Amino acid sequence: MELEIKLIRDHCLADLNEVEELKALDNVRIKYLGKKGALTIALKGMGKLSSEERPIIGKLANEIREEIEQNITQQKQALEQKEMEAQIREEVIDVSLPGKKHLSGNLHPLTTTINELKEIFLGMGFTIEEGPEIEWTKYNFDYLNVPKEHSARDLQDTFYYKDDIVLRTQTSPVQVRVMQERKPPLRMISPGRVYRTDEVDATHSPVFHQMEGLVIDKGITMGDLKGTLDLFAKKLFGEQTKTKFRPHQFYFTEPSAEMDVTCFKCGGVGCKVCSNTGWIEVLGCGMVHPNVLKACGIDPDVYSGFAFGLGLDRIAITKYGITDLRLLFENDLRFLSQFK
Ligand code: 2NL
Repeated sequence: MELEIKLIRDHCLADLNEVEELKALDNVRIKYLGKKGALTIALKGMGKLSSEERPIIGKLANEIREEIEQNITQQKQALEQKEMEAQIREEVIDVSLPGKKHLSGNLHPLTTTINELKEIFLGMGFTIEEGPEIEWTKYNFDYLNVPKEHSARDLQDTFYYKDDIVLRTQTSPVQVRVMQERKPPLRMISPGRVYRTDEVDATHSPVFHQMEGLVIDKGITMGDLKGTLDLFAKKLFGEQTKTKFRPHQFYFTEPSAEMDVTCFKCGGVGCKVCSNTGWIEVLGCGMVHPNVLKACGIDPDVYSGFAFGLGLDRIAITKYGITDLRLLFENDLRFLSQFK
């Protein structure tokens, strides 16, 4: 037995001598000291020894085990050191090489504009609502009191998918959905993409962006409309901004108006931005038509409300002094990177 474990030791030390990498070292450890290792198996035979022999062989076996373990530990440290040095040699960086320039992006001017408007209305307690861009005609026209024969419904103006399905021409259907699903009071805006069959030119695009707003509660008046939209104009264009409401006509509101603001560039004197009028047209608005309230399940004798709608692309190009709407949709980096 003594001879056998001494032989195992000699074999093991010889094997360790040959080891050149960590993986092989581990294999040697398993071969001799593992659960089914040579030394382990040999020691299982100790039960057959006499009581005189057992402590002597036990002591020897422990010494050998320790010797092997120590040897493995030393080898392991040496190999790790060697591998680390090799890795360091391989990963040398030439700090004199020219760097690679990182292109950093920026938000699209339209996104910046939409974010700014959202912030303003969030600050006034409005919620932001979204809805489908493909809509039922009833949501896009009927519930909004748009007459069957109205030209806006024409195939010439609107993208029809089927008789009763269109690409939404405004974001009002989102408001219709919210009114039908929830109870007043409501204060919401709905920004998003809308579609009309316009030919592309400097001021038109078949895909553009709109934001509508809606407030419904008991006792809402035209005074609330004017106060809210005047505050909005001051936050967007500056404290000194004045607003003016001109009568207008929409099917979904009565009375209706358009709101102009004093030109943020010249302050109202007249310049290129405002085509020398001193005023910039910003949005359409009005008191929600009783027919619309009824169609959306709200009793017009109990509740009233106001609504407004504005073109986001137009606001963005006016604010940034962009002269051609097409620039917003072409995604030319030479243009977009000017808004960093
Ligand atoms: C414009 C004018 C407007 C509305 C949109 C609206 C929506 C509902 C009920 C009543 Cl659900 N009105 N929206 C009202 C007035 C004007 O948009 O010039 N948009 C670009």
